[in-house]
Amino acid sequence: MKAICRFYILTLTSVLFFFSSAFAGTTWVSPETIAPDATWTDEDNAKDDDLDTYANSSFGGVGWSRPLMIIPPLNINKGGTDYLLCSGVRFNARRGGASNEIRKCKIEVNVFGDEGLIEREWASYPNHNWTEWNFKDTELDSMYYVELLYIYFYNTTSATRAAKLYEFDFGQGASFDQRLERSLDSALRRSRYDF
Ligand SMILES: [Ca+2]
Repeated sequence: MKAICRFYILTLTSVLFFFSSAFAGTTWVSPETIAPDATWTDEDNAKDDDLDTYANSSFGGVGWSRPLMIIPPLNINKGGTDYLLCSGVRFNARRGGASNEIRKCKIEVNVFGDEGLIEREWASYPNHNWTEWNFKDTELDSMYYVELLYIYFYNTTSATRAAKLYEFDFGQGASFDQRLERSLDSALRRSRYDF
């Protein structure tokens, strides 16, 4: 009887944990690396979890800044390349200048599979606040294996203006197998008591 009870409790808790983990809120993680670029300074300030520090690029002329290349923590290998299974990204940046001349942002993401490169552009975004790109909101799949990405900012004036990226995060997802393994582990731990 004890064995049967343990079996049913283990099964029930596994299922509950599996689905609760599937719909849990996003786990945001910082980049592993932000590649240095000659036109940017203090690049690592965009991954120090401090909203008062920032990576900076001052550039003049109408057009896009040079990109920052941002690499996530890579925890899954597919086809010999390491990726992060990623549910989305978010950034916190300055929208600045006298008339918000730095006002547009663009992100290009290198992903595994046929898409190869996905991108999104914002005509504007909130100043020094979070902007999220949740992949579930797109017409594409809900998660991607992300290798690296590029972020750009746009200057609408010929004057020199500063792009400031305060923070950047990746939404860390879990594969079906990883969630199943975690749910079984959790259920086993919870079932270790006497009836
Ligand atoms: Ca920072």
